[in-house]
Amino acid sequence: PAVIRRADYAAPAFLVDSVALEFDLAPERTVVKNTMRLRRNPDATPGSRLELMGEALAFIGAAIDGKALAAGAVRAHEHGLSIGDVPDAFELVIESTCNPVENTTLSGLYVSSGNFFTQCEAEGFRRITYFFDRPDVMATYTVTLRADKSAYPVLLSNGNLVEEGELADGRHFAKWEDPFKKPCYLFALVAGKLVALEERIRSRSGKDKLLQVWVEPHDLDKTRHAMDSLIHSIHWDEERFGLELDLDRFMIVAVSDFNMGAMENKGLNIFNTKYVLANPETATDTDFSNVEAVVGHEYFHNWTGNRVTCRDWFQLSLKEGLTVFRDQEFSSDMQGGATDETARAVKRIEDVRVLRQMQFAEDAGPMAHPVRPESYVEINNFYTMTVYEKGAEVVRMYQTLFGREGFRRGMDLYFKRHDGQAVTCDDFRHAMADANGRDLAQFERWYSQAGTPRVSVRTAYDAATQRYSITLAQSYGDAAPAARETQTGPLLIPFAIGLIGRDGKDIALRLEGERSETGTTRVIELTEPEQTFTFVDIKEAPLPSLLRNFSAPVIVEYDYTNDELAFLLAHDSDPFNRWEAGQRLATRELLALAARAAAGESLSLDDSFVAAFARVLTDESLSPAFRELAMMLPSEAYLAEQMEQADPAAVHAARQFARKRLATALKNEWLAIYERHVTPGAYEPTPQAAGQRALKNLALAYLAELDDPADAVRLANAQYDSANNMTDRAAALAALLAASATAGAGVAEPALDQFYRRFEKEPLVIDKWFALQATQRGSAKHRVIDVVRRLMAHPAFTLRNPNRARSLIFSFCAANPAQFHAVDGSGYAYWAEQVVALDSLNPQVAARLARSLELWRRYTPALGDQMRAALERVAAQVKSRDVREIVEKALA
Ligand code: DPP
Ligand code: ZN
Repeated sequence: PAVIRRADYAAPAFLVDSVALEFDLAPERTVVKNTMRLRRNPDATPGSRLELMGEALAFIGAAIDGKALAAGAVRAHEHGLSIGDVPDAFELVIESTCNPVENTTLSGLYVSSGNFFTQCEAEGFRRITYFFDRPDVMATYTVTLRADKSAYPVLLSNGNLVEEGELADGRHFAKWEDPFKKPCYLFALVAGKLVALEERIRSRSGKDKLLQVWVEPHDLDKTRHAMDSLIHSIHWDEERFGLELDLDRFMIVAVSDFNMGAMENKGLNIFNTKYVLANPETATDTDFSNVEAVVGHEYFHNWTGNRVTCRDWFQLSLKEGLTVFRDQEFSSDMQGGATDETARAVKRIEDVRVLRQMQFAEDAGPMAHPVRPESYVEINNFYTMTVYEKGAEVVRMYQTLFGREGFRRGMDLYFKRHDGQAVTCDDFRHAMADANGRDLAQFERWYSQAGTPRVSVRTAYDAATQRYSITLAQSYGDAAPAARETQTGPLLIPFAIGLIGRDGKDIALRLEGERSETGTTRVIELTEPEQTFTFVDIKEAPLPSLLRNFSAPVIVEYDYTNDELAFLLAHDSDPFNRWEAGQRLATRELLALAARAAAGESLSLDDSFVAAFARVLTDESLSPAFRELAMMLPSEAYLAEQMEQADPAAVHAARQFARKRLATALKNEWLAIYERHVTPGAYEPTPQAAGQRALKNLALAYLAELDDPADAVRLANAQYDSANNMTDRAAALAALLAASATAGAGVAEPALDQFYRRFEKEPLVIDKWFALQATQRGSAKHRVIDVVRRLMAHPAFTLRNPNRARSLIFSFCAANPAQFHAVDGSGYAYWAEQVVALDSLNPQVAARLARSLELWRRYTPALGDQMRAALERVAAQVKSRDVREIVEKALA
């Protein structure tokens, strides 16, 4: 397949000043008339032909400056339209049709629940009309929608509604105008039977704005939280970055068939229902905070993505890394305000967990790529953890280096220079550098080098001179070949550090050569392969607290003793590192247990391990949310990734052993925690109440691990019956499923059935029902693959709805490693079948699933050989460019 390279970027041959689109909407045959004003781009290499992209379109005809083109002058082909000898400036009219109801890819124009929706990012616009489908071609759009009025009473597009009215034969029309120039990937239309929750707000500069959240009528009672999140987002961006909503009207629309989370189309955001709909009955605390984060994310794109967009898709992280960083900061501020460091740390810990489990793994495999990739076959495969999450870490490092004010100065300069333009990651970096008077040439490597950097740390204390020196050495260790190719030199790593005295308190820090002490956390700038930093006036040998608040996306190697980790877990003033110390301790012990499990040896865990965790669990000075995170052991996926050869069964045995040990040794504490954190009264999705529920439900989960889970079963049944919210109900069901591993399937079945009947009409809740079963623990007698295969035949299962496919198939293949990697190969056979089935329906979703086996080389040979064989089987059958790129890279 054709490889697209960043180095081959060439400016577009033509510029488009305006686009007028007219749609006659019909499910099987929608007619699109596209009228464009074009002119030659003076900056491009001249060529005579006009080449437009198009896909899955039926061409009707074209005219230039009012004259229909003869058959010989225009050629429609598989990838677009080719027109010979065009003038330097002209009006081009193209008519074509597409078939929305048959469009199962969910890219372009499609039908979901009888309504029309679009998804154009990255390259879906070419499935609607012939166009220069690339982000650096920006134009103003006027859109006229015509459709049957009773079937499609609501007609929406970007910008402002300028006209609407009746037509003959029961049809009607609406005309929309978007005053801002935009790339075509931000185009959107929606038509159908929808209703809206509305609010009017006034922006900081005194302009009135209409806000709408559009949903199907039966979902109107689940829109309040999304609306509140939108209002909070608007105010936050005014406050923190001085950025106002630039349109009179801002709409969010929910759709249940959607490949991604949501899409930031100008003024008309289209969302997966999963990230809009929430009420206490149907949504968990996690859902509530995800809705807030995604509403924020898409809204923030209005400036970082829409007003300033990407020159080409290699620059995707320019908008995504930056906007993820912005939504993370928004969520932190909503959770803890700007100053409550422990509350902010909760969000930081959650984000870093995801980064380390998913992005570090990506960076260690065949799909490893820089934040700004050098090449791709299918751009949809590069909406990755690296571009999004590592990209956000790269943006965060500017703020760590320059502080909030310095970061704001950089943002202000970025908008001053580039508003209305399509730019590159370099342009952003230059704005940050110039606004802060810094040369950030070396920092460019964060965009061009793949792989996870390692920083190894050595320390030395000299009591005689009261000097403490820290030597940091950076390398990429044993990087995957895909990453190694990109590595050219050392990075600029902002490395935050603190020193802790024997009393558990931070020591004031003064680096050699400095006049006075400056605080207790210092951001050291590591720029060389190896550098030593010396602190003076250090009265006793301190304990270092390294990479505070995870100040850079790196792996820190330092030989802490278990006692030192326990001390940090009890005392570090940096809440992130307090959590981190517990994770390091747990990871070390769990990996040792896994090695013993793999060798068939007996398992045991030291009392000091339990004691260290018991202290955190019962430390009432810590928030429940923080304690819940601290007591959660590293995930099986993360642990397996740390092994020389990943062995999911051994990891599972080790982690289960440790969970049972913590459950048994701390049984009374868990019971007490459970009782103390029951939140009576009405449900509130506040961070405090959510933290209480999280800790209580973690206690329930641990109690379900006991050899005799009778207490857990009793509490879970009572909680299930009396729950007034989905968080508690789903957690009770999960505990019953966990207890059924020892107490038998009978303990979970009644609640499982009741749950289904109760929520039969709520697809997002039924997704949870599938996911809970797919991720349940199994055993030799109870193989989860059998459950999953049975559920595939359930009347509520369908491969066509991505959320449903994810809830069952992805949950099993990506979130139940011990069962998926069964040594009999049953998981891999199932995976191969589903990738092939999805490949012909929805390549984007298929390609995501295809990635489940890409790390096969890192597994024990007993598994790795079977994984490779499954990949080869799939490679021989799949057709889409999306899946081919993934499996071919995995096998290369
Ligand atoms: N641009 C979307 C988002 O990340 C995804 N296509 O918000
Ligand atoms: Zn985004």
